[in-house]
Amino acid sequence: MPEKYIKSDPYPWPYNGDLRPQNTALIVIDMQTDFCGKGGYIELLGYDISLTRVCIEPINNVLAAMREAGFHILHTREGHRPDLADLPANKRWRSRKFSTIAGIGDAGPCGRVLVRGEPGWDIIPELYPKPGETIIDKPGKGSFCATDLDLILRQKGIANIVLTGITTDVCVHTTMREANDRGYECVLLEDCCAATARANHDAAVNMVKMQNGVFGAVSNSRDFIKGIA
Ligand code: C5J
Repeated sequence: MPEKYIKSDPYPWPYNGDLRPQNTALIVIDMQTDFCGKGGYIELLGYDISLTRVCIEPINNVLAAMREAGFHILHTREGHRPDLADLPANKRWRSRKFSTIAGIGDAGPCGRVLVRGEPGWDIIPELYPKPGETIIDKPGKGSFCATDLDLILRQKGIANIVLTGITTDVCVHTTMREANDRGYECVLLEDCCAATARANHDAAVNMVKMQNGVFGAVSNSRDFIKGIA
């Protein structure tokens, strides 16, 4: 099999040139109304959701290209059980302290905030998973914590992970760090991620690239799509 690389920084990705639909997965992280929709959790915290919505179109472009080429596609959703048994008390306390309307578990404009099954918790219609794509429901920021993501990736034979979604500095970064420690070869597509503050996004992207790519590599939707063509 000839080697294949994506143009990325600080090294062409993946490190070994073994890039195939069979061993590579796209993970779209937490593109939920609660993080980028009107009346969702992030808006209740006082943030401008146009900052987290900028990545919708680039993600859609990558999704279309990877679906067409037959890559594995996974989506995640952050959220808690309706009885809140998996919601740490300090997470709830902090969310209530800084929200003027509703904290996690409370009733808000899009139903109970970050509670599974509520309208605000689900993935936005623009990026809704297609039948057959895996959805991982997670109670925390990292997608590996208290989920079956690692088991599923290993069953599928995944070596390479393409990271997209929101927010760059929180759930995307935590997932990238968890994946990297488990030996997955990761690339973050910078225009397919977004944060509640541009400076945090930029810092998170830079952190990936330090120490010769301490958590993997960084590319963008255009170079990625060109690279897999
Ligand atoms: C946050 C996330 N920011 N999906 N969650 O609380 O990044």
